[in-house]
Amino acid sequence: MSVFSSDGRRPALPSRRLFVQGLAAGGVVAGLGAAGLPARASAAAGRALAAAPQVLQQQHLTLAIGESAVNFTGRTRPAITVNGSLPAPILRWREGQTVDIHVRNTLAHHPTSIHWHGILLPANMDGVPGLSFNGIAPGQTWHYRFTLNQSGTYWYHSHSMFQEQAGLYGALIIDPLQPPPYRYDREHVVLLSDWTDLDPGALFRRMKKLAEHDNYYRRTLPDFLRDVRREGWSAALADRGMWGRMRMTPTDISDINAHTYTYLMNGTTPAGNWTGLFRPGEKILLRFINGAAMTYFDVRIPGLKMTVVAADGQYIHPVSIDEFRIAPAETFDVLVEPTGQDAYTVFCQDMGRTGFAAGTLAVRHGLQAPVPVNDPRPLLTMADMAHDMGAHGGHDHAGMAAMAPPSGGHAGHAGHGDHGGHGGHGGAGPGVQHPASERGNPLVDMQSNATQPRLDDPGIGLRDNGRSVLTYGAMRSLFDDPDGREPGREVELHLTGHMEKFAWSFDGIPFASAEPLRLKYGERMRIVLVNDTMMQHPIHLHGVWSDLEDAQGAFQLRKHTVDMPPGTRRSYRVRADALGRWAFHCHLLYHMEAGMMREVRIEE
Ligand SMILES: [Cu+2]
Repeated sequence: MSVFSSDGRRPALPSRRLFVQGLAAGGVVAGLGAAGLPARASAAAGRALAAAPQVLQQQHLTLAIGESAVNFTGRTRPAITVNGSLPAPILRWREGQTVDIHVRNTLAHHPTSIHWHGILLPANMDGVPGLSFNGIAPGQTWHYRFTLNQSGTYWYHSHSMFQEQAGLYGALIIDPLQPPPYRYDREHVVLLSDWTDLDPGALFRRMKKLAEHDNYYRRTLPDFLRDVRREGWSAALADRGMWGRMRMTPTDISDINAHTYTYLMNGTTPAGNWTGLFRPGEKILLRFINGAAMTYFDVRIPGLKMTVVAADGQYIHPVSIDEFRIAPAETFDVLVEPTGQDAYTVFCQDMGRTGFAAGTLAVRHGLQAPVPVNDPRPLLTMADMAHDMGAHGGHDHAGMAAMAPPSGGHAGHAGHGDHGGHGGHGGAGPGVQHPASERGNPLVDMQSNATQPRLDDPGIGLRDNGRSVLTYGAMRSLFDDPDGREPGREVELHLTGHMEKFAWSFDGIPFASAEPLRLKYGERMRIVLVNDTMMQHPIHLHGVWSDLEDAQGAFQLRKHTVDMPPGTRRSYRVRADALGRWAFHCHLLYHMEAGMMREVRIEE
């Protein structure tokens, strides 16, 4: 039963503050089913569970997926858990081990799955229903068995419907055989996520029906695109004040925010204050994992410099920063040396500046440092709309023209010379090609005609904020290109969508109607991604690494998830050394479900 009325209006909610900060004792409600446990007592038991995450280190283990009741906001809601825990237990293995995991589905009605995110393994162990296997039916057990040929910070989650949103995610740590290239005294996993009291399926239907639901500050972008379609670009561009009046904020481009979500750190609400202990002078390794379904977090620890030493589980040359943005599915390992204060706040505001996850590093439990307020919602710049103006020396109108509704199907105004989707205005880069499948496509509402890698851009809301912010450009793998060959061929894919329809795809073709992308076993190839949308998309390719290239096309950074802000064109190298059928998709859960996914088939 959906708690949403059919017209999409929001139901009576707990107070705004309670909703953002959550219950101090929020978490799994113990003794579910034994009706009549007072909510408070059971929630307190939930906190005890959350405070001491299960850590499973056996090579042979059983994970039971089932439904548990949780209460994060004052309402008891069903969640999908592993061994009764949200997040799922921390799995801790060692490089070189072969692990046997029996995953038992105790759900009454729904099939389930576990995908081991970022782990290289045989295709039938990858846990994607429809590609790797058929999923795990209710009452059944699936036996995963694979060898760990890597080390670092990873995570695991369901790949079935919306179960990841409902709680099925956990940390996966693989200790290296060789000692790491840095020293630390103590470590903590910091797993971030977004919780909703809504049924995730109902939330998806709401997005399809009313994509701008959470964005009631400004609802200008769809209007703007309609205007451009009706009047053409010249009319729009003639009006210099238009941009100022749009005053778009990142809230306009994050689909779901803290008006729907309560953000969690290690399964704990901000009010619950997850606490990681330290002794002054110790070096602490923080393993940040973004297990959220839809949320980008901007993370900082006021008073502490952070040194990033690994990205997506792979060592990088250390980078000292004050703040980093973490996309869904990414992981960053960060060293800190807290000293001089008894408590520090780990503050993780959402990209739209509507809420936050937070916890504390402290010398003992019960301490808290001041919690910052969210940064002001920044305005989007024209650069965010597709074009780095400075790089081309163009005037600002040109940048505007860089983002355009695709031609075809809509009458263009006289003087609007943007036929065929190629930028006809000053700022459009030469040779911009869009796939023919985007043209006149009712599922594509815009195109970018002047995209750049923009690897050194901290991103929307993080530029010139007085803090030093991590960028992709600042990260470099600690090793050379592990393959070494130049790519033998190149495949370009455009990230496409229609905001009002909440339709998402590659090249305008949703997963259901797309042909697999075929890779030849053993080949080294280049994937070029072009973001034709206004949204940011973290793109994850299963089975093989995504070796991000710098702006000159040289190997730079080994990743499993490549973030694609609006206006970007980024490339990475792939070694097709894993036979089989693999998923390739946006890691925003609802974008994937809406169609931003492809099958990649690696065959002889
Ligand atoms: Cu996406």
